[in-house]
Amino acid sequence: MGLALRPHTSHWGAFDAVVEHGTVVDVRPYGLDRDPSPILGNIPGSIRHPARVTQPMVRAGWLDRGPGPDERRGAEPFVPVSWETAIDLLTGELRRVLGELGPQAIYGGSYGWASAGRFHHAQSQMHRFLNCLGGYVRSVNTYSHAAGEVILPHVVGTFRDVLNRATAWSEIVEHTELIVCFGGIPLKNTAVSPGGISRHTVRDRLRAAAARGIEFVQFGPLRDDLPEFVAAEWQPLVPGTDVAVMLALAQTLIAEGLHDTAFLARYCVGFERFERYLRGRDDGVPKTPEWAERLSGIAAGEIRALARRMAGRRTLVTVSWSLQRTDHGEQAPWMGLVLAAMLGQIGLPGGGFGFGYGSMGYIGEGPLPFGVPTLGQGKNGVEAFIPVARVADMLLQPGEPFDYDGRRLTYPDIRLVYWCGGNPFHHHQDLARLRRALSRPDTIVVHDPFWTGMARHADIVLPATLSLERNDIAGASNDPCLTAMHQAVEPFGQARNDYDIFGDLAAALGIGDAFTEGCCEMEWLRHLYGGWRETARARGIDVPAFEEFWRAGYLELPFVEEDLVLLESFRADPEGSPLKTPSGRIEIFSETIDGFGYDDCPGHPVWLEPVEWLGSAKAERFPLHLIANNPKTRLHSQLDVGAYSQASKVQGREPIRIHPDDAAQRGIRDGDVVRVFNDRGSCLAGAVVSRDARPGVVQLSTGAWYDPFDPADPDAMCVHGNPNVLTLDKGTSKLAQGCSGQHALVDVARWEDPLPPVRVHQPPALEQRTEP
Ligand code: PGD
Repeated sequence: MGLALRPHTSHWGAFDAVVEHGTVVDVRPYGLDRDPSPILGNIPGSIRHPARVTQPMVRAGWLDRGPGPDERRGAEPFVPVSWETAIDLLTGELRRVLGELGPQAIYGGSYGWASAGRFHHAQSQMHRFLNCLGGYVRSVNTYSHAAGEVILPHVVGTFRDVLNRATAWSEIVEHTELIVCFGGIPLKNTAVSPGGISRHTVRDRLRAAAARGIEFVQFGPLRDDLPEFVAAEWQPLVPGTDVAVMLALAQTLIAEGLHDTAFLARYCVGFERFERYLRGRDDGVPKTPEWAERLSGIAAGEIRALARRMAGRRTLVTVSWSLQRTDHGEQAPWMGLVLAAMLGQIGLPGGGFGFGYGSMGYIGEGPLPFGVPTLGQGKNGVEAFIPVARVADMLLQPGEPFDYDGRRLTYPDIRLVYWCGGNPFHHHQDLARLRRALSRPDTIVVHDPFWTGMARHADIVLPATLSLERNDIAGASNDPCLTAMHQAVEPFGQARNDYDIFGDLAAALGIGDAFTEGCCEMEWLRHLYGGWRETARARGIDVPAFEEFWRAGYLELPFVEEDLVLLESFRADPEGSPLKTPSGRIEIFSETIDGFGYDDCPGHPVWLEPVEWLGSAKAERFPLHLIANNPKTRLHSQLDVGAYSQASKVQGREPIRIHPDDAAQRGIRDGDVVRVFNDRGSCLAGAVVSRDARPGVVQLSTGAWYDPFDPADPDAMCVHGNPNVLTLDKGTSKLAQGCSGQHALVDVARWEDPLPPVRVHQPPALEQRTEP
């Protein structure tokens, strides 16, 4: 049998899978992608990897003792069972929970990126299934940008437009003179975009910007958060102090009369209140560059000179998502917006404010004029919800009140947790606390292709297919290509599509027709594509029939909107195109937020000391600031077993970057294994000694699969290098309650003991039993 090419896509790039003898032997990037991501290299070796779940599994203790809270989750062996048994057990348990407690006892918030593909979208499938059963407790917002998602609608009237209608790179390259990046524009993050990314454009855009002579100033602790070729001026500030620097820039503008008073008067509200704060009228502390220097380590003279440069040029202020994934994360995007408003360039080509350039692939590329095919999820009959990153709080504190965006809510009492397409042992903070939280419910169900941390802490594990094992359609709002994702290989072991698993459960529970509507996979794809084609037609755009699309594999959609300028129409006509804020204008002071009375998010942007930073008392015990950012060699924790991810490891551990001075103080050499630790936990990692990290800062990316030395001990060291054993499980503030996992204080020591093996790439202990 010869080679076959199968069109396909992933969150990190479109490709043809090269199939030989029923195996994916290679992947070839999509021809129109000028800068394909090396993350594609993780795919071939992962599909048949021993870390895949071969068949349905049930935790031995759950089988023996039945549902109930259990601290042994994660430590007991699994019993392989047939699909029939698994479906029987799970339908029985769903009936029990629904009958005794109702759907409000089921948590289906199930955050996670899963695979690209609009039909086999794991979350949608699960939500549709649970909705057919009456609903579930849901989650709102994301781990990516919850603080931004919640604050920006209050102060600029929209979050989605700031993302999808960001000022286009084409406009930046043509008009911008100075880009001041808080958090950089790291190319590694632009490799990915949810739903698929057929071309990677940011490297070319940055090259064009550099070629035009655009000046870049980068505030951040990691030098390579902007590529070397843009020759940025690196300002390696103390992590967590960006808002202080922004305030000092703003203070300089008013002190020197450089702020645009006409813009502030016409387009903004509340500047006077904020100005009082900048001048220190109420707290006696003017937010001068000298004040910011003491916090950030950036010389006052540099800050002052930069403020003058910003006022004299077409300037774009960008804030990366990482800055708001921290304590008081709401402040950075809000203050970035306010600083841009003071420069008066919002709504002008190449000027103003941007949020998330470099946080994902398509920020700054225009959207399609209409949506992509999506699976309907039905209606959720349960009202209760949590902000997504509060999952451990919910499980540990049922019945307790909490604040969120001006509301006082109560954590529901969850008895059954259903997770599909995500991995909290990747994305959540303080994993020891998460393990304790996950001991509380009666039952945890997980669908995943792999033995992830979450699968290992479940009671019922159902093996899901990978996208290459099924047919699907992929498309995303800013991707000018719709992909026919052809099945390339047979499912691994007994893995099944989430859709088919839910279909069987639905049939057993008497809601089969409601869930499947009598359609198989290909019928659904035709149906979803057909609906999308109608929408396109209604807008006068003719797209081919399904058969032609499917045969061709890739459908180019050359109608993305171009030359967008964020808030251009508002600038042109603030009365005719007001913002969706209470005032219709940019809210420098928000009466609404002020009215919430939150001490950790007052009515205008402020500097608030983060719970952990190099200036806090805790730094005496843990003197290094950990940046737990998104990884370069994989998407989150996905395909960590793949070749590209594995090649980056140091003695099999996740690399941690450390400045030569900090390494020398601790006797650490490049390539050593080190122990990273604080009060919450510890992990091993492999030292990479580098001047690209500021002194006092270490960087350990997320995504190494959680591998506790002793699975029975929730406080056990992770031998592999998952930084979320170290991070703090605290909401950004009462406003957004977002994930603040980007930062933590730690210390690092050379590991002198024998090196424990990494076991997480093998299945957990299994206990074979004869089924009745
Ligand atoms: P992934 O590793 O993508 O992480 O967190 P997320 O949970 O999304 O997990 C996806 C899971 O889906 C994988 O286990 C994969 O095997 C599984 N999967 C893939 N395809 C399928 C399928 O078809 N069906 C099923 N059932 N499963 C499938 C990401 C989250 O982490 C995000 S978005 C961010 S931005 C956060 N960033 C940080 C951070 O900066 N710092 C820290 N400390 N922590 C973070 N966590 C957050």
